Amino acid sequence: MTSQSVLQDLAGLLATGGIKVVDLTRTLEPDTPILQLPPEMGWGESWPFSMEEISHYDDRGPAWYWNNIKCGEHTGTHFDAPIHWVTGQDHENHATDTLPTGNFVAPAFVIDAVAEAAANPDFLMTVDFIKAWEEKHGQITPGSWVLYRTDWSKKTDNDEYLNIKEDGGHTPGWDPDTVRFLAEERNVIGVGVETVGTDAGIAPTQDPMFPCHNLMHGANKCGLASLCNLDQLPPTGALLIAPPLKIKNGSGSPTRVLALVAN
Ligand code: 23J
Ligand code: MN
Repeated sequence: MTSQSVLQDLAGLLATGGIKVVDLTRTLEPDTPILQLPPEMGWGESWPFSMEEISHYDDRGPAWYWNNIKCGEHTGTHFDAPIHWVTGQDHENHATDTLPTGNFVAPAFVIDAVAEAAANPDFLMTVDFIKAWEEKHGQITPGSWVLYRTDWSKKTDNDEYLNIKEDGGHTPGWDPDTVRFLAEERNVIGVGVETVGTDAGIAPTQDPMFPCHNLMHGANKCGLASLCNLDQLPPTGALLIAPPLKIKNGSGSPTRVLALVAN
């Protein structure tokens, strides 16, 4: 079995439907929910997605339709590069244009915490939870993405999706030790989530604050946020394709995230 024949087999299976391509991406539109940080902190804000028509087969351009678009790097389904966080600033090749391209095509391990997230919007995944998952499905292999399935992306109402109360956001995330475990003991490429950011809603109050960002990017790992359709993936065996836009020194970008899945 040569590499060449594996690629040929893959192309054949894609053509016949033996392998399907699952879209893990939300549609990018003005209504796409964006992260809201506590307003009292005076931190900066990210632009929502907007689009302005340049021409539409009309007197502004008789044969062509196109738009100008505008948004923050961290809008909709998007990629977080290690340079995004202060802890990741000293790594090499840590921005969207310089990350190793191998990070963009890698196996996905999908951990189901749907019941836990439904019972408790502040659910924080623990190391024990991951170890129990590994007992059933096998150990997470180095150089993989870990995807955190909560079915949170099924919340089509933005207020329910962001779930912001008087005391801040309430969406599932990680216990800091779990992030350390995935970065250090499992050497993942990064983690992907269905919520608006890779950290829990209560992350501003965790120690360290925003532990997934702090520890993952500190370990030169990446993130994916606002994923959907994780319910269409098997626990193991999917191949994730998630290349960010090649923005010079970019901290992240909206990304079309796909998964190859055996049919
Ligand atoms: C900046 C500050 C805090 C957070 C974030 C960005 C994100 O979630 C993000 O999109 O990277 S939590
Ligand atoms: Mn982000």
